[in-house]
Amino acid sequence: MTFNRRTFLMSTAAVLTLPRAALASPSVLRAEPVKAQILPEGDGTTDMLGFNGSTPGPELRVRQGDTLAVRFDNQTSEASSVHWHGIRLENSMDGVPGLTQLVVKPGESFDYQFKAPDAGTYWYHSHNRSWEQVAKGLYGPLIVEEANPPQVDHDITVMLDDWRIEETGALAGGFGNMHDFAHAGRMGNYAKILPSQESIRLGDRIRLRLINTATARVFPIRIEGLAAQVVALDGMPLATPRALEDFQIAPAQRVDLIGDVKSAVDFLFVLRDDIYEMGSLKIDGENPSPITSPIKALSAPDATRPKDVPDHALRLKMEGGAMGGRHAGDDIWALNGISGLKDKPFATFKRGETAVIDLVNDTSWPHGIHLHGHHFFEMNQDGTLGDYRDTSLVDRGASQKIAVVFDNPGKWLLHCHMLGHQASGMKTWVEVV
Ligand SMILES: [Cu+2]
Repeated sequence: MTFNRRTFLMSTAAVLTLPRAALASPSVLRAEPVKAQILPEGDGTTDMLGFNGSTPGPELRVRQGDTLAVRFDNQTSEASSVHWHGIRLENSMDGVPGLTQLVVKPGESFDYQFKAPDAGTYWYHSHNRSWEQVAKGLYGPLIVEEANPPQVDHDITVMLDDWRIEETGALAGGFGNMHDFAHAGRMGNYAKILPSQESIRLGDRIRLRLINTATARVFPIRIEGLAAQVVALDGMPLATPRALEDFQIAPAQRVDLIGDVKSAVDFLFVLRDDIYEMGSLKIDGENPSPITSPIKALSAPDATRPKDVPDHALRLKMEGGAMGGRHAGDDIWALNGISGLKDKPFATFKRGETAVIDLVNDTSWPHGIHLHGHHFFEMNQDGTLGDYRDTSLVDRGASQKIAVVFDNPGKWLLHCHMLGHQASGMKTWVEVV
């Protein structure tokens, strides 16, 4: 199924809203089968997987520096685990079966407990057969609040997703389809936003926390109706906010915006020759006393500056896929010629060492490379440090150098977050000792 006018259903009907937890997060995350209204109200419901009765799962909120303690209770019929995407946590809590923990079997549970060191927008999701379990809905937002949050009228989480769905509402089968894996991944035929709140007032100042939860799709996004600044990427504040323009958000990436509402806030999916409405925040009334202070940078992240001369200069070459000469099951994709996790890591670092890794995309598809347990600087062409992120989108034929201070001990996955690519070989791991 391809993404085109015929199969892409418009989403102008009511948008689904996320359940929102109070600051005290639930102490149990129960994975279980759920029914969701993915298609517009009145159309069929969808059998999915979720947490605590819904997909997306509840929004977890903690204050920066606080400890999140959650019992993951697996009430699905599939083995699973939970990964806390982007959180610089201790290795044993990272949620990667086979690397940091045993898989959590049906009916079993696992206690996750970790400190949330960085304020920002994060998310949690299944990390077992994630190409299927995330597509079925096993994810939710994880918000770490600043000690002194910026002044806004509303703090709204907006997840962006797509689904491959039948007109009845049933999820299309064919998870693990090798053709999808060798190409862009499982692309949906229906896409929309999942905001935590549906309406806003004219003149409100809002913070939007965008999270791309799709398993494969890079969304090209235009937001209308908001005079906004980009204040953070992948949870980490920008030193200087940037005026909002059209942007791309790759799977697992986050973008935080603060802006003033000028009209209904529309989320548009911009293709070369067409524009699709992914949903909007509607106007309900007017703010009698709008906030007029300038939008300022959030508090700077706690980022150790990489050494000017790195301890390691490495190259990680993405290979394979359709038109890349590899088509065999788990080995469709490779990093430096190796598919999947081997006993030996891609590299071993002493705690505190700096590595510059050149991510070279020698394939016909874009890839969003995610490093667990750390953030890294995307390096600019002139060698200066760019954005501080946990997932870097590298276009086909392009390369991106990242500078990483490996200061978190343990075994950390390094993989493509197009989850079908990860499943079919595009993953490796590093060790920090
Ligand atoms: Cu990929």
